[in-house]
Amino acid sequence: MNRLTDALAAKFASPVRSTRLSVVLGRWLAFTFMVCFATGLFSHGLQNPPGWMFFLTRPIWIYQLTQGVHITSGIASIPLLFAKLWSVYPELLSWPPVRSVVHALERGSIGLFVSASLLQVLTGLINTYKWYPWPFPFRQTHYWLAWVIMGSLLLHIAVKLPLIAANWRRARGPADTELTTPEPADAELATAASGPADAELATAVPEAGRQHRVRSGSAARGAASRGWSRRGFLAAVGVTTGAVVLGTAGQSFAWLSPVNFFAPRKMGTGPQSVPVNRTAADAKVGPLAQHPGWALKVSYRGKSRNLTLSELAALPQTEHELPIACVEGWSQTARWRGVQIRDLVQAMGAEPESDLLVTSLEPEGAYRLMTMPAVYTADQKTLVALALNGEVLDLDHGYPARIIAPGRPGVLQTKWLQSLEIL
Ligand SMILES: Nc1nc2c(c(=O)[nH]1)N[C@H]1C(S)=C(S)[C@@H](COP(=O)(O)O)O[C@H]1N2
Ligand SMILES: [Mo]
Repeated sequence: MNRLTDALAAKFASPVRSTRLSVVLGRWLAFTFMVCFATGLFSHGLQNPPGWMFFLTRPIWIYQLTQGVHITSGIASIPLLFAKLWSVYPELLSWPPVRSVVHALERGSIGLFVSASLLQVLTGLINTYKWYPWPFPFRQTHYWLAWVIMGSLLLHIAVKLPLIAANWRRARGPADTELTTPEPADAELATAASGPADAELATAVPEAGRQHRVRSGSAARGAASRGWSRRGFLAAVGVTTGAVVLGTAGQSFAWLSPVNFFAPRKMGTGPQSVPVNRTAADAKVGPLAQHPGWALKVSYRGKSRNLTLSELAALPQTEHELPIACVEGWSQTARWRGVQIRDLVQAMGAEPESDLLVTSLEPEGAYRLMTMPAVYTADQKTLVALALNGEVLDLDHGYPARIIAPGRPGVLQTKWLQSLEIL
């Protein structure tokens, strides 16, 4: 077994790999993961608020920003994760698999971290294509996996702390000397080292766990003569990550939309120049929404009123530029016109600072019911919208009336309203 793993290690060896490379990639990955985690928690909190949750209505694009950053940092993590895996995987072949308690912990945490992370970023990516080919509830799974990843990552960092500390900064001074007068063990590696960038490599090598790499002289020399260096590799990873980010972030940030090559949703497409997530046909809501007898039921403490479309249209109308920002990453700002929801609430004799239970005509589905915390109800920019970009709301955008509120996830911008209950 030992021989087999050594042979494999030698086969895949490359002089580009080093502890320093793993540390640099780990640092980038830790950054994108932390950003993704924080923005993800915010999004989850908005949709499933714990008691202490805070809600922000300004800037109006707050969720567009946090969710855009969430999706973008998640996507950036994919090339970084693969590069990081590539930088360490000969390690995974080392034998024996478990050497001590710490080693077992280390391996366990890495195994958990790698599998949870791959599952997380790949299902997340598939999700941005509005594709949910799995039987489990996506958001809850995504949320708990995030905690598993953070826990195993912390453990991994704790175990590797000495190596991380030793390789945090680029090696200088003695490393250069080592390179010019190589120790016998480092000879092959030194042959591979061809430029100043490789000086760091020489210092990284004496670490015990990595000695198999030193044995892979011929592979190393081959790669080196093809001109690979750690710096070149990092630059390639950086460029790939940057390209993926630039090519997708245009679905969230208008100024990048001209270079939106990868993201599934393009700005300005769809009826009334706004993308549609779920059509009226998908929601089986067409006949109900187009029924001439439609009226919005508003209720408070056992009293209720039914407002027909013409009654709603006769109330004072307000127009605001507000974004729809989908959890799946795309967003689009548009001009919405309708009745301030606080006016409807006050007309019922309730405080504008009231929680609301909003019901959609949609007969079934996760978005039929929505709770609106008081901050949004009281906000002057929260509308029961009747018009979009100067036209009567398209059926697919929620005709006859929908919710639009500043700073809320798209999933909570309920379409095809049926009733508002003041809580
Ligand atoms: N009733 C209802 N409202 C809904 C949805 C839905 O499926 N049913 N989808 C939500 C989602 S996920 C988003 S992103 C926005 C999209 O609004 P749009 O289709 O008008 O762009 O509507 C939200 N409102
Ligand atoms: Mo959405």
